[in-house]
Amino acid sequence: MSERNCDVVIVGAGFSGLYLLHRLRGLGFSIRMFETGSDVGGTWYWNRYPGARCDVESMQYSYSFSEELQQEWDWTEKFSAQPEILKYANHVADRFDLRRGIEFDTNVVSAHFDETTNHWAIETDKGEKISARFCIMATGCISTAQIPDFPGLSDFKGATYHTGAWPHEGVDFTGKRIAVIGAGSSGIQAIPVLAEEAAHLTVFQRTPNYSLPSQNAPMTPEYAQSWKDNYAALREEQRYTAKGNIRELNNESALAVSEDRRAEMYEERWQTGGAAFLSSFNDLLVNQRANDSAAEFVRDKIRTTVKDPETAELLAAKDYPIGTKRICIDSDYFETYNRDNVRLVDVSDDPIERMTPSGLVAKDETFEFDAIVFATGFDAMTGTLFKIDIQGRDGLTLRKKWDAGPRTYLGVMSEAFPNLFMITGPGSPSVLSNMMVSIEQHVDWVTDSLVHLRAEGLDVMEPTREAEDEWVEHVNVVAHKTLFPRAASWYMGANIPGKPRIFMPYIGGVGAYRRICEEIVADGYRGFRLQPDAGTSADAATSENSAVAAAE
Ligand code: FAD
Ligand code: N01
Repeated sequence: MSERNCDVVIVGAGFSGLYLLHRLRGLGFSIRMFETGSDVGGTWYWNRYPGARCDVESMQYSYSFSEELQQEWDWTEKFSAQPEILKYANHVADRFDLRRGIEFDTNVVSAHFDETTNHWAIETDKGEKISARFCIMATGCISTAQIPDFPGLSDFKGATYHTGAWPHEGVDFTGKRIAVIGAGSSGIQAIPVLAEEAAHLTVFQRTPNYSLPSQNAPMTPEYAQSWKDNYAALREEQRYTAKGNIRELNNESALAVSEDRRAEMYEERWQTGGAAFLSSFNDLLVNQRANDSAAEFVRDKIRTTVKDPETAELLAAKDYPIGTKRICIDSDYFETYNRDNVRLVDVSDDPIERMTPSGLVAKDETFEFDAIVFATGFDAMTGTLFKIDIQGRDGLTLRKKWDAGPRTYLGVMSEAFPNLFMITGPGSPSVLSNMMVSIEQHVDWVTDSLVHLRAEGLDVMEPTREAEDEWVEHVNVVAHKTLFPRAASWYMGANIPGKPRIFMPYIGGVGAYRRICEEIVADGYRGFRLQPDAGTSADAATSENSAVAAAE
């Protein structure tokens, strides 16, 4: 493999980037790696808001690539809090000596493909230009924090925070009047903790969310050991599940059982805690009537928890199926509305009008605050990539190519952008899964592809237009077999004004997706064009037959 400045540029030092660096370095590739932040951890470096926590069980939300690592690391809770996950990311970086390979406080601003050299020209905000054969975007799917363009936004004189860019030193809200705008996963985690501290908390909610109790608890040594004793087998099982989590799917239809049996099952899962509730029956996400039964169970729980009936009704989601916006997992969220210092303001029909120097105006009422917390989410899946000026063949920008929605083959590459890889990109299971499982699968797949190219004396890899079109169609067809497109979710791009409404992740399942990726490789990288540097279509090793044949 010819080498210019380096073989590979990796952008991002979250869990994707760290594992990429570890694997590629071990295989002898020369690497430059850049990270905007000052340290490792990605999501868990940026999202330090009070209450931030994982909603995948700790024993499952961790790397599987090193037996020593998984044996030596001890989690303290069933669902880990942000500081512990960040500590884990730091431990991984130190243990595998990764830090020295990462250039922190450095933003990659552009990546242009040079067709004359088949290299990527990458530029950082420090003005450095790097030429690399391959460029891997490990930039994260939920890494561009979004504050809506409220009129008068800059007028507010108090402190403002976004959950996804929380100050490292923490914030003391003691005695303060604060607002939280947004009631998604971040808001729902932060609100109970903020309410304990603040003098008064007002929550502005545009859409109520279904939320399930985490039933979090300290990790017991017995439970941890039961995983450690069987990690190899359990990890392998995880990789072929639907969502990358080992949790029991009850393979019955919610409509095929009696009302009593349904209620019993929902109650059991509610008490167990976490997202396992959505696996109570096998048709909750594909059948509206089945879904209604689960949604009504959750609404009833809210009605019995929240003392004020009017507030309870406002908190009870009704307009979209449960699970079709990212399910929230909480600790005492609904209970928080029974506190005297907490008020819910519903802005579903009447949006926040404007910010003022001392607060905001909504529903003809003037509110005064010392601080505003924006829990308003992210420009997910595409926003971070679009912040980089990515240009492929003929100067085509990624933004232009994805004008009507992301177009990828397997969520890992996009035609006209040779040798540019994405980790957990749109069109892969990604945000619908336990992301550690999806990250490891993508990193392994990409790394194996680079090794294959090197072994075969090939330099350029690019999906064919036909393979990509088929995959995009497949992703869309599978999504529309479910209830997911019925919700105005960030999965659909609905949280960002003007963003195309396309269901972005692949909902076919982590295991099914992995098999497709394996089959494509076994079939000589079906749907990819692999060629040597000076390759022409005549000497190219192409494989352009049906991309999704294996999926059907
Ligand atoms: P990230 O962790 O997002 O890292 C990407 C990194 O790339 C960032 O550090 C960013 O600064 C850097 N970067 C981006 N652009 C550039 C650039 N141009 N130049 C240089 N650097 C750049 N997933 C789950 O599976 N389970 C959970 O319970 C869960 N909880 C979550 C909770 C929160 C609050 C959030 C926001 C996400 C959660 N996720 C969860 C998803 C989470 O993002 C993934 O699990 C995982 O951490 C993603 O790792 P990553 O390395 O792919 O991306
Ligand atoms: O963001 P969100 P998030 N006026 O987009 C509201 C992961 N995560 O940061 O629903 C008023 O879900 C918006 O309202 P609406 C997880 O994947 C995981 O909470 O668009 N409100 C919504 O209520 C998650 O899904 C964990 O009508 C406005 C909120 O802001 C993803 O990250 C924890 C508004 C945004 O919710 C994002 O979660 C945290 C406006 N103009 C995050 N604009 C775990 O527990 C937006 N909103 C694992």
